[in-house]
Amino acid sequence: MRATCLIFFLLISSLASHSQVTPSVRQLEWQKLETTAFLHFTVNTFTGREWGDGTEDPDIFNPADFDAEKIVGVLKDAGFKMAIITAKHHDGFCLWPSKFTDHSVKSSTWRNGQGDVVKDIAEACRKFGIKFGFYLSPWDRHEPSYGTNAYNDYYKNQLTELLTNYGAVSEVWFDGAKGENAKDMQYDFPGYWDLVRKLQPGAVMFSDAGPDVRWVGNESGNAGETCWSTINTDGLAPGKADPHYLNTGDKDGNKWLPAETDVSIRPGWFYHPEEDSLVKSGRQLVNLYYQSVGRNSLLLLNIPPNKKGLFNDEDIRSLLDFRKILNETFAANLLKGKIISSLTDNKLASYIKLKEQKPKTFKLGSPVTFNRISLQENIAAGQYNEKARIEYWADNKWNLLTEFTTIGYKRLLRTDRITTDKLRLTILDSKREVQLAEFGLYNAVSE
Ligand code: FUL
Repeated sequence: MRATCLIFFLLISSLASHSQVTPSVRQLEWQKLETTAFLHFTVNTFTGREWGDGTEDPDIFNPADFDAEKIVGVLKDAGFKMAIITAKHHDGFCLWPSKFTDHSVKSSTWRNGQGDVVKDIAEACRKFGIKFGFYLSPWDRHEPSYGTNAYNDYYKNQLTELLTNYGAVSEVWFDGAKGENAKDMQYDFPGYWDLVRKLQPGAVMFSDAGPDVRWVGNESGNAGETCWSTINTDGLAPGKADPHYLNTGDKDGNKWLPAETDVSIRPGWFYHPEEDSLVKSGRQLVNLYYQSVGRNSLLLLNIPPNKKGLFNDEDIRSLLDFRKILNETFAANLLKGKIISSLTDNKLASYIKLKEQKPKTFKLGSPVTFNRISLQENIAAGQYNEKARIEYWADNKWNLLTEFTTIGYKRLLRTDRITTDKLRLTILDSKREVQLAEFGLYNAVSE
């Protein structure tokens, strides 16, 4: 009898540990955005620093030509689907006229203290049809209540202002950074998160580990070649995960927390004129796209406005080149009309099922030349592929083209340029049957 109970217990716990971990609707919608933009803008833009210390005079914030429509218009042209503004960075200066402090745009002579950067950006996003999000630094080097419990109320008051006065918010960014000498302080993350859920239920929340989106673990634009959207948060403090897993995720993770890849177009997060010659080129940005979106992550690219309150020309050129290269490469899936249509219809919900060690051959009817492969799993049902192989038919035999690990929402593979009329895909290892939703081949002319 005891033995029967034990077997039953083991069976139930093994079923529980293999239960499906799947995204919420908001996480799924977020992942499909693929490329989003960060706007780092504050007093640092004028002092040349990366981290302000909170003693800055609000008057130095004077972006005389600030034009949110010009900024967001460029983002729209460059294919970005959301803009996230640093409403408040670590220096505590607020880009909106918060009722809870004077350390904000209302104390600047800029627009006679009547300006509101957050409002202008939110409105421009609505006008151009892209989503809007904000970053509100928990670490605040200006606010005197920082370090006491009262700061949690201050922070929640500011969150409430931003969540109620600026229309729909699609992402809230909770930065985990805190200087070594910062005052000790316990942030009320559960309280902050409840507020966001209550006031903007559609918004995803980023912190090092969730509740909706996790950090990719570096600022160089590099998601793990193996990148699971699942990670383990059991027994850890809110927003915490084992740092070892941030980059790759954890195959056996208990929580769906996809990785967001935040990286700057420049060496710093804020605009510094001496970095104008160091702006990443369109090609370098395309490489970042392959290393993030192409590895089951999302690219959050930072483009900092300059002192005038506009993007610099170098940055605009790179952004437009970036999108031009991507548009040229991914204009048309060369497999369209050649294989089962459910794999080329751009719908995750239509898929084929692939079992481990059961090769699937695709006869293309006529030769196709390509050097890029795109694969997508129907992640609404979870992420399952662990390892797979693609071979191509040439010289009367199967030849290995590539082997790779996770797919998830999207896996992009850069290969040698190949011409073939037959391909074979074999799932070598998987957690469960793989639901392959999309299969694409492309021929990139630029790298
Ligand atoms: C970090 C911050 O310290 C940087 O200034 C920047 O905002 C980056 C996105 O996050 O933690």
